Amino acid sequence: MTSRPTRRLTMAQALVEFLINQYTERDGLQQRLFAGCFGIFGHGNVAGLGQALQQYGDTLRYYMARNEQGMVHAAAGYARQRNRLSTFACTSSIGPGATNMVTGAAAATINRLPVLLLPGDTFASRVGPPVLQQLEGIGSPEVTVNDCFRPVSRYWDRINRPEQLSGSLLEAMRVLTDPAETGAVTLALPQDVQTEAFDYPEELFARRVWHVARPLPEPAALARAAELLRASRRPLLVAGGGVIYSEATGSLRALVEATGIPVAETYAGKGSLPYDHPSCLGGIGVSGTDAANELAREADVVLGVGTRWSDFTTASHSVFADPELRFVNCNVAPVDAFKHAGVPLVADARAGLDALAAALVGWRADDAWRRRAAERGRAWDAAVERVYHAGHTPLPSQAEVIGAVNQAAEPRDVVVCAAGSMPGDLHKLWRTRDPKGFHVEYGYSCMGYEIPGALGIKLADPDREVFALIGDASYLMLPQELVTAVAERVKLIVVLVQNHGYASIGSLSAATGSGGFGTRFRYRDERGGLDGDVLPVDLAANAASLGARSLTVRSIAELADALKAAREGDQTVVVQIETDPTVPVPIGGAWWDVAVAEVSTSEPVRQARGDYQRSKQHQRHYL
Ligand SMILES: Cc1ncc(C[n+]2csc(CCOP(=O)(O)OP(=O)(O)O)c2C)c(N)n1
Ligand SMILES: [Mg+2]
Repeated sequence: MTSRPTRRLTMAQALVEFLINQYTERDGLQQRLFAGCFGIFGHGNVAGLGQALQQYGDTLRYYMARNEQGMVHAAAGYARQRNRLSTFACTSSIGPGATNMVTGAAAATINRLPVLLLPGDTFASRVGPPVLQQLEGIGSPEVTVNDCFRPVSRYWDRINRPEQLSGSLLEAMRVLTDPAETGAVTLALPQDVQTEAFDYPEELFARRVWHVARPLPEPAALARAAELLRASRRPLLVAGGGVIYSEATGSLRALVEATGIPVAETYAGKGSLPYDHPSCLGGIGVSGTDAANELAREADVVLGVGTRWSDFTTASHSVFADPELRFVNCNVAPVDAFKHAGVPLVADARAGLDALAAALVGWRADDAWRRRAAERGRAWDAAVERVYHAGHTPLPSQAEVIGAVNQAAEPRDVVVCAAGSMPGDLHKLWRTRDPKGFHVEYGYSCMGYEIPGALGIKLADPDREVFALIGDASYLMLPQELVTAVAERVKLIVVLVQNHGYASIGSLSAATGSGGFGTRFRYRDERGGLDGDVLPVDLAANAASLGARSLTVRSIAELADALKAAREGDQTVVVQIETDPTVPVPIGGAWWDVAVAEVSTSEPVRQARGDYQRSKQHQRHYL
């Protein structure tokens, strides 16, 4: 028997060399699975992975980040822009560097985006504990802070011996590249093991291609779905992120044009059709358009494609009102395909849409239903036009800011957002003209995603301008990756909407009877109240201090000029504009289930509870 060739490498070196050689393939196109590695070094990774990343610096580019949560968001933003076929690894030290990544991991997993997390971990040898930043006294030396990643990772392992690496890496890659399972994958790396040498089999480092499948629907399931749709008079298609990730927008359009089914969009699915397509109703649900929500109320069969049916999409299970309503769910993930007691069509979105188009040949949705969808879509766009140009004084509305950014953006440019009042307004009002033009992280709606997410998008797609729309509070949480953007010469255009606080939660607090308590950024007044004078905070100055070009504009006209200049320049720019948070978007929307106190000393809370109970009666359980 001949012995297999081996190479003596440290565990960290073997890991990096392996990552360099991983590729994905779909539809005949191959790309590297890892575009690079983000990191922040500390004693838990500097001498292990840090050494390896330096050694392999020519083949796996290292990007120094400024905040570990931010770098995971950047990796997720990159992965989403690349339709999950390519991503980044993220390395952190042990302790706080590691746990800073937990929020990013949750955001990636909930949004079904692949990211590989490599937190350093405490000594596997257990000689000399406690080391700096080690958790102790919780009943088992086996548990470290990195166990926090378990519930937010789709695959988790701790590499306690160098020879454990190979098997774990193969499983990690399988999960990352499986569209039904993907999310954060965490390999915790004890700092001593990272540096230990081992004779790794040479074949571990061979070029390896992970074929990203397009599973076909089972014929019997397809027949059941087609039968239901053919019997429908008022069908509605709800397009989710799966349509975009699977590059199924052409197939969706073909199905819709052949059958006349109107289309409503989730946050991740917005852009499935261009906003002015006659079948496009825009966003659905809590932050949906009148057009989509009106048709949803009457729909008799709802075909969900690539959606996980979040409560925002379904208006907390209240937007679909036909008592006989049935769902058909085309989804690559069985967990989503089986939701709402739907007819499951477990399949890749593109394969499923193509199969449905073939199975529905000759059938068309009711003519009047189709015409109504087109009319309601046009009426909605006229309403958008009005709010884009409402001319509020002395301060503009947020909707006018959206209008100015939409007009400054070319069709292929990308808008990024994640939390606050902006995502809902964008869902309603943004005119999307390209499938990759709308990037709102609303699975986790994580404040702070905007700037690092934009960095990841721009790295993934440098030919597009990336506009990050960000609230003042979201900016305060995670502006640090502006420094990384400046250092990497990655150009972002950030529009910072200053409304002095958590305006979205202020509205929610008011709607639930608490009047905006604890949501305004103000001095504490003399009597201890929270609503004193506005603070002397200047976030444009903060952005400038981080190396961005920055300015404050006072009107929509000035904003338009600043955006034009930013587009033409090659530097990262932050444009701050103050808006009036009391101007609501006067159109669209639906109920959202936010529980209100059942007993209270406050009359507004008691009233809000009454409203809540009345709305709750319309909530449905699809069984
Ligand atoms: C990390 C995180 N913490 C808290 C929340 C809850 N939350 C959602 S929106 C919001 C306020 C956001 O304020 P800002 O970014 O200024 O946007 P605005 O609501 O003013 O439009 C808060 C606190 C969240 N989504 N993410
Ligand atoms: Mg705000």
